[in-house]
Amino acid sequence: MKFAIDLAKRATGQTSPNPVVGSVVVKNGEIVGFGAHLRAGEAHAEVNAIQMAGVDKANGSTVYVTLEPCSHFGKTPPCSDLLIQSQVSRVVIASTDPNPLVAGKGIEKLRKAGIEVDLGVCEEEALALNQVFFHHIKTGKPFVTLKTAASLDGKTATHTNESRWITGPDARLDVHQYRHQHDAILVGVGTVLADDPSLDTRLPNGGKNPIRIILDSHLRTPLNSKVLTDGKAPTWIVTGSKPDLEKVAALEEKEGIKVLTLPMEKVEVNALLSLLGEEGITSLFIEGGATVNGSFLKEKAIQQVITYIAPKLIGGKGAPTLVGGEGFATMDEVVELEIKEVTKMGPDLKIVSAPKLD
Ligand code: AOF
Ligand code: ZN
Repeated sequence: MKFAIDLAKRATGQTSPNPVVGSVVVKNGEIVGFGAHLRAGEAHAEVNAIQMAGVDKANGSTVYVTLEPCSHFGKTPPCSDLLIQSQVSRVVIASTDPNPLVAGKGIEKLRKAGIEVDLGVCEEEALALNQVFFHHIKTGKPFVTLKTAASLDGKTATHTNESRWITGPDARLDVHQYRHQHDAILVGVGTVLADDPSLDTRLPNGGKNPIRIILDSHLRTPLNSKVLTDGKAPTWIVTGSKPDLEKVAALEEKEGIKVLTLPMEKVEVNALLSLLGEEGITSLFIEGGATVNGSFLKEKAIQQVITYIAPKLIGGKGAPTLVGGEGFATMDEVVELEIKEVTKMGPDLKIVSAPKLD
């Protein structure tokens, strides 16, 4: 199962909106096949693994799979049917599939066919592996990761707004791995006006660019900004209920640009997340700016926090900090995090944390 989890992990970020899944076929104590789900619309993990094993070796084998085999006709036929036809003896499953189309029906089918099914092997790792898929399928909203980088005193720029660079090249490269793995990246229009960023993925071996989402209640994104002109990825401008229709037309004339209108004057985080979830965005990477970060914090709409800390002291009352907005008034209300991982990255520190579950 650890090998199956490892196979699945390697496909992180490339299977959206599907989960990552790995599978290993064992016969008489030998590995005879293995595979992963590589891309939505393509073969599921079990199909690849069984195909490698072939008919003879699959017969009577034990199949390890990180997610409950599916029971439905989606873009591909049900994996549970394939396992039954292949006459495997036993299926070992790490986590069940919360997709309402599956949700236990895969396991039921296998058991009814007389196949021995064992559940919950390496379950914790398997749940962590697909936290994005599970969150999206259960809530209909994207899994939100808040990324920030600051000095040791929590500043994101000097009081004259200089911010290049606070963290070193290793930390900055790490950020691009996250961009590659996310469906979409989000910033506020303030960041576009200040920095004209391209928000693409720059990794030594290439990478997938996330869809760029700009929160822009008053359509202030300049028509010549990089996110509207460089064609590197689609850009979605999210605006409020009373947009300037001429501006909307000018934006939508451009290739790859879409304007999403929310039914309230100023963009609200929860309405935004529901809309993005419906549009098929399963994971959202926020590289926001203090105001945007503050509005996601206020709504407690963050599932993971990635913080890079540079060993520098910037100081200054007027220098911007990681999270702005209103903030919370009392310690009862603050978001408490659990630290999951601390890594030294070049001269900097990377901290991965997540809100504590009540
Ligand atoms: C499996 N093995 O490797 C994966 C599964 O549209 P489809 O046919 O690709 O079905 C997608 C759904 O199948 C997805 O939402 C999830 O419930 C399940 N994914 N199941 O048995 C796999 N990727
Ligand atoms: Zn399947």
